[in-house]
Amino acid sequence: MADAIATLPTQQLDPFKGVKKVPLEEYFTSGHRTCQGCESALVMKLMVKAAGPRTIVLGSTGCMYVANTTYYSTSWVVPWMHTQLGSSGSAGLGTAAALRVLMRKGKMKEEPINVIAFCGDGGGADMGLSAISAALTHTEYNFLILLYDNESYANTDIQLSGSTPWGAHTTFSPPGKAKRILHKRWKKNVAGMLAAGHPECRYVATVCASYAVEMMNRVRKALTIGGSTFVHSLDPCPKGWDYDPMLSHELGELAVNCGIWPLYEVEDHQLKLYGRTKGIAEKRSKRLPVRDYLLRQGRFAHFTDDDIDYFQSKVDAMWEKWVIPGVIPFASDILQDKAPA
Ligand SMILES: Cc1ncc(C[n+]2csc(CCOP(=O)(O)OP(=O)(O)O)c2C)c(N)n1
Ligand code: SF4
Ligand SMILES: [Mg+2]
Repeated sequence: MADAIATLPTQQLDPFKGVKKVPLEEYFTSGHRTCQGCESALVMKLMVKAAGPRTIVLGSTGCMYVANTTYYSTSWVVPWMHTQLGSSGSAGLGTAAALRVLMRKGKMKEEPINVIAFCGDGGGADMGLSAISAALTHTEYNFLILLYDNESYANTDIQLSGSTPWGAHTTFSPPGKAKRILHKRWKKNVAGMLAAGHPECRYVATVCASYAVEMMNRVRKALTIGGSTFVHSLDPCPKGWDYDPMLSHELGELAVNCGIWPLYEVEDHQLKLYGRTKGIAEKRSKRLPVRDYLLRQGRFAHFTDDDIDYFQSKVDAMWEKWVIPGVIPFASDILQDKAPA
């Protein structure tokens, strides 16, 4: 029975060997209404540029739905469909399964078609996590789930999500005189959780669009390897993070270079750090202090030196105490840290 539903062939998308090899064609074009400097819009553009024209994109509710499809207009050049908040996993799996049936019945030409279902952190790290988890166990279908993580429920005015960093000012966690820090939970480790929890899944990666070619090549690899795959992108958001829009690119670089956002891929159960993260791990580059990253953003403007030190200690623990730095936090002593009151 397993053979009867063997995975269909995928498109073979070789990595772009440098920025000059990236095609000029756009499949996510002008006319959208995202904020100036929105990194998630760049992620959409690069994601579908990497995938190419024979691609179907599905998107759950959030900024990348609302701002990109307004009153019968859209920036998407490829077929695109909205899906409910929390259902990118089921939409990706269902679309891949439907394509297979249509091809088997001869109602469509048989050809590899990329299916990408994207979601925000609210839709993916919180509400839709169970659907993504279920979808990642269906490795006989080819689809990629891309989580664009702007660290809040941005579209509904920056509410706190499971991806929001410790201490950040959101509309659900405003700093006040009685309590300076309202949000005291650490950001979920979604890519590590999904890689560790879905042993059949052949590809999970973290990316950041500040490293655009590397990011596109991870999307291409996920689509080429096939089965159900997952990519998690950290996306600076000028509105939610409260900074000058021209700093988006720099903030993405800083998140990686401060060690807050490690870049890695788990390919056929082999973990590889890549890019600047690999350089830091191999001690070829210095890990920058988190202060450089935090103080550029209004959402951390209320932080005292103690708060910054606490944040730094958590990131240090991630690098020095986790069983696999930045990926698997199974060391027992990291639970004994002391957060500032
Ligand atoms: C089931 C459901 N609950 C609530 C909403 C309202 N809603 C629309 S977009 C959104 C925020 C989604 O956040 P995220 O997935 O992080 O995407 P972002 O807006 O940050 O791009 C919410 C709560 C909805 N559309 N559907
Ligand atoms: S709120 Fe953030 S994610 Fe949403 S459109 Fe604006 S910059 Fe982009
Ligand atoms: Mg979000």
